[in-house]
Amino acid sequence: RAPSLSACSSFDFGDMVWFPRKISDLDKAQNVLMYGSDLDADHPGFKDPVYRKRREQFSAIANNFKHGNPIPRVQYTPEEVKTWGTVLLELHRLYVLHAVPEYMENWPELVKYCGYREDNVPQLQDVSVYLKRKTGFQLRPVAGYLSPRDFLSGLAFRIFHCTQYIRHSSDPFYTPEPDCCHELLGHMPLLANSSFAQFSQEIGLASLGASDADIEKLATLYFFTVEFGLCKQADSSFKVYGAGLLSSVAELQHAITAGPKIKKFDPELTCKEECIITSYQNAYYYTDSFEEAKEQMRAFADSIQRPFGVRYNPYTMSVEVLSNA
Ligand code: TIH
Ligand code: FE2
Repeated sequence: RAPSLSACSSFDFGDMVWFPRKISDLDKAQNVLMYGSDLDADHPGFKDPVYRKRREQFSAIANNFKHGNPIPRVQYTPEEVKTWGTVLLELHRLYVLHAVPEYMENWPELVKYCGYREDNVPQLQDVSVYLKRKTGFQLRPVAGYLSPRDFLSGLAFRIFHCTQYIRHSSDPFYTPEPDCCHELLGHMPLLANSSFAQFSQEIGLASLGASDADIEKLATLYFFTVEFGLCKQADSSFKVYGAGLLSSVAELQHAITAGPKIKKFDPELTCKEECIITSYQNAYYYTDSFEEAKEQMRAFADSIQRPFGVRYNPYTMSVEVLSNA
């Protein structure tokens, strides 16, 4: 029988919502919510037929992907490479001043092993191979915004869902949806950090089989830490680790001068904040360190009621479900 069931004998599995138990089950957890290849009307690419056509190619790659496949390489157009280069150059100037030191640590390896250069868009496959060796994380291409439940469930298996298309060239410094500039510049450097990788997986494990209300809370906490979080430094200044800030020149500049909008992270309160996807956040949250964010998140995850526990088995890349009864 399936190894994922072996730790449990008396629990009634009929009560449980479906969730992925083994890494290949993620092939069945791919609900794309918005954008995808049918862009929303407020997207800068909405009125551009060439951009929309191009996006269909990326959707096809994501929709055909199965766990274990290599991620197909993409030949980016000169316009796409130019957008990437513009974003990279401008952001790198800001990173030196405003990114947390953990973010900068792995940058030289991304240059060396993954081709992070102004004239080259890194390939997801190369980044995935690098991360797997570094922290066990792997990438999976996705066509657009994934449902929070499916996105978080990937993290439980150290799978990070990654867009592969590039933002529309009309606004390189802010885009309302995640694109590969956001993934590659915002997320990848920290997924190469073992403490951060652990933090990400723990949120993922907490999400498996959780109620819709709890998923919403976890997704909100993920949003205000992993996507928009800051860390207070010894000199009381703020440094940024949130990927949504580290991939947007415009919002990064906005956030570091946001003054009283930067509040202390407190899971019980922060989980009620509204996540804004198509414009700047109303508030940003900081902790004194990553470790603090991790401890607070762990305590919050422990407070979530589930009639079972989960344990990740890295040897089989599967989740063991443990009865609480
Ligand atoms: N707004 C970000 C950017 O311009 O890079 C992308 C996103 C992050 C989170 C949601 S959309
Ligand atoms: Fe993101």
